[in-house]
Amino acid sequence: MKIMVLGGDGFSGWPTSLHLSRRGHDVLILDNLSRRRIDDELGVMSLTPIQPLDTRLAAWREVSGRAIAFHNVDVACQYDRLLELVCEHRPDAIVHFAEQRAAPYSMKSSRHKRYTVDNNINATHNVLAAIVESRLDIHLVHLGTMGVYGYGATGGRIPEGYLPVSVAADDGTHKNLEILHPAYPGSVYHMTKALDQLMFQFYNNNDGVRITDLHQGIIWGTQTEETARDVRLINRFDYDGDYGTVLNRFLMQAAIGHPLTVHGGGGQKRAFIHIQDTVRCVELAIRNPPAAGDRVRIVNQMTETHRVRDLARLVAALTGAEIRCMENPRKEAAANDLDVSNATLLRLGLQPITLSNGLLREISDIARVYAGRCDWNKIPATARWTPETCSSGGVLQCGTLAACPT
Ligand code: USQ
Repeated sequence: MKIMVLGGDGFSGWPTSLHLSRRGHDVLILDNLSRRRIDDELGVMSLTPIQPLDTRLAAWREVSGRAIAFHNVDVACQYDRLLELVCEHRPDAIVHFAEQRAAPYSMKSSRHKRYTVDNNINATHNVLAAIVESRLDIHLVHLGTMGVYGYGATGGRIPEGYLPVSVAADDGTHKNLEILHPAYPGSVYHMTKALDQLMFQFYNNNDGVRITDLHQGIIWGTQTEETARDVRLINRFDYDGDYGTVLNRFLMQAAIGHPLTVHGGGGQKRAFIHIQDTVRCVELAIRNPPAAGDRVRIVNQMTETHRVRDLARLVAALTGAEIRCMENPRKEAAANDLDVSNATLLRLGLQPITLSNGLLREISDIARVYAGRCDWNKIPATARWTPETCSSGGVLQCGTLAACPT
C-alpha cells in the first residue's frame, strides 16, 4: 500500500514509518520537524542521540534497501501543499501523528495552550478537508488518546469509543442508542484529541471518509525491531518534565541515580502499551480498514493498566532506586480505577507485550548508556495546571515532598 505518515519524524511516527516500510509498504513522510524545534525551545535533547531526518532516511536505505520519501510540510498551515501532495501521491492510507502530544507542554502558558489548539485542530481539519477535496478514497488512521475518556470517569469498563445508552422519551418509552463516549479531557492537549473526535464524526457522516481513531495509552520503551538495526535509526527518548512519560522517566531516573518522581501519592491508574506494539497496531489498523459507510472505528490501543506508584515500586525493586512522592503539578484525581476493553486489537491478532523485567532492563540499559546526555535540571515537572496547583501561600511548591502512601 501507499501510506503517507504525517509527523513521521516523531517518537511514534518514526518507528511506525520504518515498520510500515519493512512490511513492504510504500511510505512517504510529511513533517515540519517541530518536535526538534520544541527541544530547542525547552533547552533539552532526547536522551538518545537521534540523527537528523536525512541521515535517518539514508541509514534506512542502506540497512533495508528501501526508500522512504520526505517532504517538509506544516500540515496545520500549508493546506495547498498538503492537498497537492495527496493528489500527487494518491495514498491508500494516511497515518496522522502530526499533533503536539505532551499534556504538560500544553499547560505551560497561554502561548503553549494556543499553539497546541491551533496546531492540532488545524492539522486534523486540514487532513480531513484535503481527503475530501482530493476525491480519493483514503483511509485515515489517527493516533488518539485514552485520555479522552477521563480514566474511568463514567465507571465500569471503558468501551471502544461508543457507549450504549438508554434514552427515556416523554411517553415513558426507552430508546437504546450507542453514542460517542462522553469526553473528559484532563489537559488542553487531551481536549484537542476530544475535539478531533467530533471532526471525525462529522466528516465520516457528511463525506463518508473512512476513519480509524486509535485511543492510545501511555507508551513505554524506546526501540523497535527496526530502530534497533542501526544506531543512526535510534528512536527518541524523552525524559524531561514536559515530554517524558511516566514509566520511561522512572527507568531513566533509576539509571542515573535520581529518585523516582511520583506525583502525589501515585494512585493514578493509567493504560500502557510498548512502542513495539504501537507500530504493530497501526499496521493492523491499516490492513483492516472500516468498510465504506461504516461509522468511525474507535480502537483502544493499550495492553495493560497500572497505578503510577506500582510502577515506581516495580522499578525500585528492579534497580534499588529511591521513590519520592512530589506535590502534583497537575489537576487530576489522586486515585482512580481503570478497566479498558481492547477487544479489537486482540481480535485482529495482536499478541501484547506486557511489562517484563527483560524489557524494563533493556530500557534501563539504554538510559545508562546515554546517562551523560541527561540534564538533571530538566527532570522536574514544573508545568502547573492552574496557579493554585502545588502552590502554598502563592509560592511554587512543585517538586516538594508529599507523603507517600505505604
Ligand atoms: N506522573 C508521575 N511522575 C512523573 C510523570 C508523570 O507521577 O514523573 C504521572 C502523571 O501525573 C499522570 C501519569 O503519571 O498521572 C501519566 O503521565 P504521563 O506524562 O506519563 O502521560 P500523559 O501526560 O497522560 O500523556 C501521555 C502522552 C500522550 C498520550 C497519553 C496517553 O504524552 O501523548 O496521549 O500519555 S493517556 O495517558 O492514556 O491519556
